[in-house]
Amino acid sequence: MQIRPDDLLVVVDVQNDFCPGGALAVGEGDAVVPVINRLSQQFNHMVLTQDWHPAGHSSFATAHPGSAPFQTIITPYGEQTLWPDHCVQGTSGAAFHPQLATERAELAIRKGFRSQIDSYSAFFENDRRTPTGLAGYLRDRGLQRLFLVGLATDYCVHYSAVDARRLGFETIVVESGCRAIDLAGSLASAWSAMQQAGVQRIGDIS
Ligand code: VGL
Ligand code: ZN
Repeated sequence: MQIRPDDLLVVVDVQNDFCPGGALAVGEGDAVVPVINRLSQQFNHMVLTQDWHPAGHSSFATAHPGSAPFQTIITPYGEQTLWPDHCVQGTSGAAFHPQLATERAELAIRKGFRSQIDSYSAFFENDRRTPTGLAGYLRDRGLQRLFLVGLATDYCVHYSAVDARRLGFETIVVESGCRAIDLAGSLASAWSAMQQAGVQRIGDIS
């Protein structure tokens, strides 16, 4: 696929807690770093997202006595998976991977910072309607075609990609730049939801 001057690379949650040794480590999560660093050289536009939770966030199992990580609960905005404490604001776990080349990023958007609601997507919180502001930014800047990479394929990349399509952006997920958590078939269902939504899936960009 040919990269155009106004294509955007969206780098989702490449943070220490999602990498080996982190609080919510994704298998081979750090393997995306060299791939993303290479891709970033090919794009004129790059945006980062950063999972950024206050301590005691409602998506943490520790906020729900008697529950355990990876369990699902019902919240006012729907089902929510509970996670180990991760990406707490200001901690090293919430920092970008130290080898991630962030210099070329024109915007870093933080999400999940309201204690009562989680936010997987770069565009909407988990009620699927409260905007993060990213869509307005992209429209103002005239950026229309998005290439998504990062962590995790089946959660934040998946939700971001489906929402991007819903908002009318051309959306491509680059598989070599993603890794998944894969809880109970979540990776397969994420790919089918993305395909249904009209997200394109490519292996890599050479
Ligand atoms: C993510 C679970 C919880 C992600 C963030 O970045 O995919 N997953 N918070
Ligand atoms: Zn999170």
